[in-house]
Amino acid sequence: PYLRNVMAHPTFQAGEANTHFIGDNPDLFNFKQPAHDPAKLVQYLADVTVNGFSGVPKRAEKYYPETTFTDDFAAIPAGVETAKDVLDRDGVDGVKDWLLHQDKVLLTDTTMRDAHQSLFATRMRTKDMLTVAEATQKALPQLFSYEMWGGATFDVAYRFLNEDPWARLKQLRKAMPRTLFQMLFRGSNAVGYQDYPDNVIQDFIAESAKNGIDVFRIFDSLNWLPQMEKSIEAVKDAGKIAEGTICYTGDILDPSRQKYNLAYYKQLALNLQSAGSDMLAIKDMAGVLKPQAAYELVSTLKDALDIPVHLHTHDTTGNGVATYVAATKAGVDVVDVAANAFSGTTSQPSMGATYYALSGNDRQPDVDIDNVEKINRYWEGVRPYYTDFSNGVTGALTNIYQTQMPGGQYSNLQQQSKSLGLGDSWATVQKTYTAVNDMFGDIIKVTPSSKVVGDMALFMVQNKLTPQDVYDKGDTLDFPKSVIDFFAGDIGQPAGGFPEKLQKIVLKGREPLTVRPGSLAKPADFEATATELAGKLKRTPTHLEVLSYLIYPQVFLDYEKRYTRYGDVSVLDTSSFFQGIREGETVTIETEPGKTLVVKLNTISAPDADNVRTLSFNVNGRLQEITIKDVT
Ligand code: 3PY
Ligand code: ZN
Repeated sequence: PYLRNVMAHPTFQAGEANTHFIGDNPDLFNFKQPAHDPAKLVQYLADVTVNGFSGVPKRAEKYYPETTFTDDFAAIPAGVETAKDVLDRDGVDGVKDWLLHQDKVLLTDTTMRDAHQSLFATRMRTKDMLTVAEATQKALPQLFSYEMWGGATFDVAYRFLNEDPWARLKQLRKAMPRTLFQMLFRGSNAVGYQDYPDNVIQDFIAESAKNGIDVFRIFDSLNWLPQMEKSIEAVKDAGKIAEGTICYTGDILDPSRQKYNLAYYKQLALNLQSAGSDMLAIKDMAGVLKPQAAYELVSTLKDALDIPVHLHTHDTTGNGVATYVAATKAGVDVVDVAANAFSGTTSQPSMGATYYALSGNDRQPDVDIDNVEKINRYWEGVRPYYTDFSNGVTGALTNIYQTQMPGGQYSNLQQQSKSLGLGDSWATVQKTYTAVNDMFGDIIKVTPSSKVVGDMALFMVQNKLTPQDVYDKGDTLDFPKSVIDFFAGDIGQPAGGFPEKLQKIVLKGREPLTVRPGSLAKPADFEATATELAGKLKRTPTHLEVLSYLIYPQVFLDYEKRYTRYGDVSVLDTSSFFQGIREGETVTIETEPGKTLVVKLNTISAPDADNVRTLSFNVNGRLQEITIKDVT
């Protein structure tokens, strides 16, 4: 019957069907097994119950945070216009104009993207977002945008949450049709850690736009314009908002650190505007933009540019709100904040604190502070679900002014360092990180260039190498792959070029690239990839699946394997998802509106001689037994 539907479709009959046809008409190709097979969900619960979830300690008592939430917000009043309304009616130029004529500073809420990426290793589940999505739109219609996609959320959804990131985008879009959706896009690295062919970048942007993204914040981890131009073009082709980005590092106030000075940032911003950016973002990923520096930088950019300026910082050093107050006085158009419960330290500054800090200022954001508090109460309830993934940062880290380590990397590198047995050497790793940055010629550090610096620092600490050792014994050292790729020019060219001596040592005779990697890359063959993937999946993949596979081949295949075993686990409540089910406990799962699955775990046997346990369940009243090998 599927084939008959496909063949009867007018596009197919007209001979115009390509892989997009599949993406555009997913229902015709729905060969995937049913999403909600009760037996599979029970299998998931059994697996997590016996063998746990990576990073979550086993607890005798299941932990159910208080998340009762009632959406009692009134509909957006007639006459109130959201930024999304303006985009849909007047297009990109309309939004630009509208923004430049706002009296108040506007806000972007990052709670569903950067906040949990930077506090809780990107582990927030779609379910916890969807619960509050519609309410947020009603409560905060004055937001400029909601950042809810991109960055690390794409691969972490597949990798750790067993979720399809495209499904998250579509579901949130449906729940928040009048909110501008914003994503973080790593230029030629898309949502990955490597360079992708131009046609993959173009297609990813086109599909993201089609499925709901309105604002694309496009950055390059070395601030190299050629790595952003194709992305900016693709966003413009899609009729969406291209936010060209300067990543801020160094200190424009420090006369001894003038590699990245005011003139450097101004020129880069002008180049991004000439390349077609509709907005300019300042991305202060480490939280090192001091208030007075923000004042000077924003004043300079507002004078120099015709496009709105959007400021992003992390509160890692503790000065985030002060930075926003200074930037607001300098005329910044939009700033990024997170719900109070997901704000502070390595995350964005708090929405409520930013609002109050601007009391008495003409540009204080126009938001309903009672609604801000009410939405925050929901997030207060959600936060405890994720504390097992916390980076442990509890206060301001002013040493970041020296290391310049991005908020999202701090916890990651600390974890990596622990897993390599270097837990006690964390201070040394941080000092070495600074030394490596100097050896590399003082580079911009943000995904993926920050990972290169981190990998090199770990390599040196692990092998007890000083910078001098690296210069003296470099020809005998096996440098980390990311370091070799970096010096080979695979992620682009840093400002001021590579330090030649170290580049020669690392590359050991290999010729580095001096041009944009994408200019040499072979375009991806979508048709051939679709055929290859069909062979692996034993079904016809959708176009979005082909795209995900092109970007993260193994991550996607591993996800598919788990999907085959478990089905769609995004319907489980978060306590059960991370912690499984206890003996005697009942879990109620709404698999689709009006359809409920009631699962009770009767007993778990002791492990047998092969460490296998038998779990006896009641699933909607029927007995089901599952055996699982206990590998804990
Ligand atoms: C990302 O690329 O995921 C970032 O958040 C960089 O700051
Ligand atoms: Zn960030």
